[in-house]
Amino acid sequence: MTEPRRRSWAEPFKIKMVEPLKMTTREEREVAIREAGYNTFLLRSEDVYIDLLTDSGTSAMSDRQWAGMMLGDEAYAGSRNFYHLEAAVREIYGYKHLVPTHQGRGAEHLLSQTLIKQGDVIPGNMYFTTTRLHQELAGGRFVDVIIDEAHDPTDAHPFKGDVDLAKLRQVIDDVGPERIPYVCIATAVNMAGGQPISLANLHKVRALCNDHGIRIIHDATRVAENAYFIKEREPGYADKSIAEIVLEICGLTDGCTMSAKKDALVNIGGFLALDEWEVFEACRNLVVVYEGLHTYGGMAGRDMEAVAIGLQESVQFDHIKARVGQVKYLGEKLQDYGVPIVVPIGSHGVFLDAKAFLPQLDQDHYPAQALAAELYLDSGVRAMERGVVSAGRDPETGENRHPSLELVRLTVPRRVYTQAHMDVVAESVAEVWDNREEVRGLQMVYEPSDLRFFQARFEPVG
Ligand code: P61
Repeated sequence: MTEPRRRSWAEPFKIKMVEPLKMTTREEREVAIREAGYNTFLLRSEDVYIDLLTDSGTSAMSDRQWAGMMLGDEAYAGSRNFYHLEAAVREIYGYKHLVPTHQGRGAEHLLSQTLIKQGDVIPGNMYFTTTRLHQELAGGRFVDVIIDEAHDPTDAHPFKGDVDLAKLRQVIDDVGPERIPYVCIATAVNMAGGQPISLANLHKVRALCNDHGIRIIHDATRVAENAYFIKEREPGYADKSIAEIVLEICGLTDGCTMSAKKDALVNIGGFLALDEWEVFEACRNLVVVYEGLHTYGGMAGRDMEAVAIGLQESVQFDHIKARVGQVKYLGEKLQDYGVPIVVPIGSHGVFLDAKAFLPQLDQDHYPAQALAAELYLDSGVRAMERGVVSAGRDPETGENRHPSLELVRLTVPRRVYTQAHMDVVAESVAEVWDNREEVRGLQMVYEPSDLRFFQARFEPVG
């Protein structure tokens, strides 16, 4: 059957239950953001109208998933739901062994403690906050080997998640393969703006790692979204299913860490999956110390059931097309208003380029933080800073890192908001854009030591 010529990405579901939203006045929002120290993480969700802080744990579960919750086998050991999840991970990702964890960072913790030794180096296609911190806490150092294009918000390279093989080769030559416990490959690279890695590139990374006997560990948090872009953009993949592409990606890697709160459409959960028995065994030993028994790892039986079902739903083409389609819809609206965003539009959100939006602000006055606060003031839309605050300090020098990407992430939860919500978001961003010259910078008045962006507090400067 041929596809009709005119057909939009409309949602492949209808809405069965609704949650009312609270509208606030500008005066109420002024109080709320001041009390939150100009940090959107510190707002009460009650004071938020449209919540685009994150797509993590905020998706709407399907009726199938809710039905699965009723089938929770809440046994301490050997829950039926664990075996269902194990079978789903084997079928969809192809990894042999499963270690359940309460969420993604639980998996990162176990893996880092197991594989990384003091002085090790972990190359990867751009850092992620929790992933890098766990690598550092285990004594390792993350080295960015993503292509340069990923650091330029205006560069429309179709696979900005690709690894620069020359950079990776250089790291291997510099430190030696024995100092590299694994290469860390993310799909739909979050901090780059939800940008995909191509399979052509991943095949080359695999070959290079094989030459040196180095493992690849995959951050599979948004692998289905990455697979959609491969199907759309990469020669030779148009006729492959999302499930086939996901399997090919995973097959090129030795294991994964997973936050099931994203692709897998659940409110809580995660896992580590591994092909090597020895690494699996070591992580399984640690899971009982930090998370829970190896057949639940911090999740209730019902949570594992919802993940198992969500994984199946995540690779359905109609779902992923509508999910990425909605993000694209928002991004294109913003482009029509002339707002500077990261291109190409990514899979899980639209990223505002705060440097271009607020050129009057020095990066040390936190343009992305200030812009997120301003957007909240305008409409009650909550976004997230992804710039100098998120990047934190270099553990060796104690100096602030100054990433080239200073972004505000408008993250779209899956199956939650409508096209009209996206219209309101775009209108509000356009309003702030029109008044951008009035936006003032911020100074940090409280800085926690780890992952400071979650709890830091700010005040307007001058
Ligand atoms: C997010 F501001 N992401 O994007 P956990 N890998 C990847 C993630 O996106 C991810 C985790 C590992 C979140 C939540 C979050 O700096 C932040 O299940 C690619 O959250 O433990 C999480 O998975 C960790 C927001 C995390 C942040 C860290 O919104």
